Amino acid sequence: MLRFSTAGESHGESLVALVSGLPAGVPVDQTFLDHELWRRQQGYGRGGRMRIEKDTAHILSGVRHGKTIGSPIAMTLANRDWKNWEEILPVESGDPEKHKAVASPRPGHADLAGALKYNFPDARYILERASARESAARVACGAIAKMLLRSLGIEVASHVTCVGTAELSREVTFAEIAALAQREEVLLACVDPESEARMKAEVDIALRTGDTIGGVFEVVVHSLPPGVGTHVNWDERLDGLLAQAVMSLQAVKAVELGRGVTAARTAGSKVHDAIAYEGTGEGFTKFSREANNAGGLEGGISNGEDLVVRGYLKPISTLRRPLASVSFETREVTKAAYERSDVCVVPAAGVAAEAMVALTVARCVIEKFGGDSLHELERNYKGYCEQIKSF
Ligand code: EPS
Repeated sequence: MLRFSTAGESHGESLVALVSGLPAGVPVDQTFLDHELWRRQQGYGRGGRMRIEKDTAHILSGVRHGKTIGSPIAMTLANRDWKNWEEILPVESGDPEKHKAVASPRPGHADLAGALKYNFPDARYILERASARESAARVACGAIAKMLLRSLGIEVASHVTCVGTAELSREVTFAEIAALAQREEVLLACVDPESEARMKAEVDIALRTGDTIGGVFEVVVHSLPPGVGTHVNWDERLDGLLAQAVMSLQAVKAVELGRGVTAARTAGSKVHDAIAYEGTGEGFTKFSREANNAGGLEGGISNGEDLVVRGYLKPISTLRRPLASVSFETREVTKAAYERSDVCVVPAAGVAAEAMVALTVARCVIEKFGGDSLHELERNYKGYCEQIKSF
């Protein structure tokens, strides 16, 4: 089974990523990996920290001569900011005078619930792990999953469909979304310049007023055959796995599959995607759909259409003009703590969500097609594709 985990704190020495369960023989492209990490660092509305960091993944194990060898892949991503925190957050007991307390919890952050739960006198250690810095390690794991999917012709991409109240105003193609990954300036990762200008204006207002802003990203998986995931057990359904994977990202408060939200307010005759048998032969089967409101998922199984997963991001909870809070020490009403932060991270969250979706789909692909080597997995995959083509 494909598994991954991460370790590391925002201002610790390094992030750590561990991926296991990949077949041997998957080509690993370090340039692609680092480009994915670069993409996550970009976006209009990012804060000062991203000018300090330059994320790269240092692969320690599981890859030899440019290919996976079947054993766990361990990676480290150095935090450049560590040099400013070595004395504040040492592994050893260090000098308590140098401790930098997060003295009043930020509404919306894990600060208060975490400090209560772990019995910490302030929220420093909670912030350190709850921080979205952790998502860099997920992106490193996700890049490896994407390399496996790419070997099978399956692609994963994301774009931003909304920032604050500014929404993407037109339909877009997968090719347009995929092309965003090659942009030199990510800006707001929106394919439509007019919509992107409106999104930028929303970020500018937040920047000016000491506020923060959320939005919506959409991840699309292209060329995934029907039959990945299953309806038979609740915890094997691909829709449920995707929802959990994306919901687990920092600041995500809702996940939508296909037109899930508007479907609840629309008649069934207008929601479900009528089936025809007139495909051009280019698809996985000759069955075709007039629309993709289901977002490529029916009954927890991929149906051959593009998989569409949307994540709704709340505004970052660290505000330059902080909300009311209470001092951990005195219990008196005060302002919530403020530390340098971002104003808008919707494009970055989209990249992190691509990683989570890629890891989830790769896990189900490996479960379905098995194989200890990519060669074996590809053979099983091709055999299945032939089977459904002649269904
Ligand atoms: C974050 C606070 C900021 C963000 C950070 C998430 O970091 P710092 O406190 O060092 O300025 O930049 O995100 C990242 C470091 C990242 O790599 O995405 C927080 O408190 O959640």
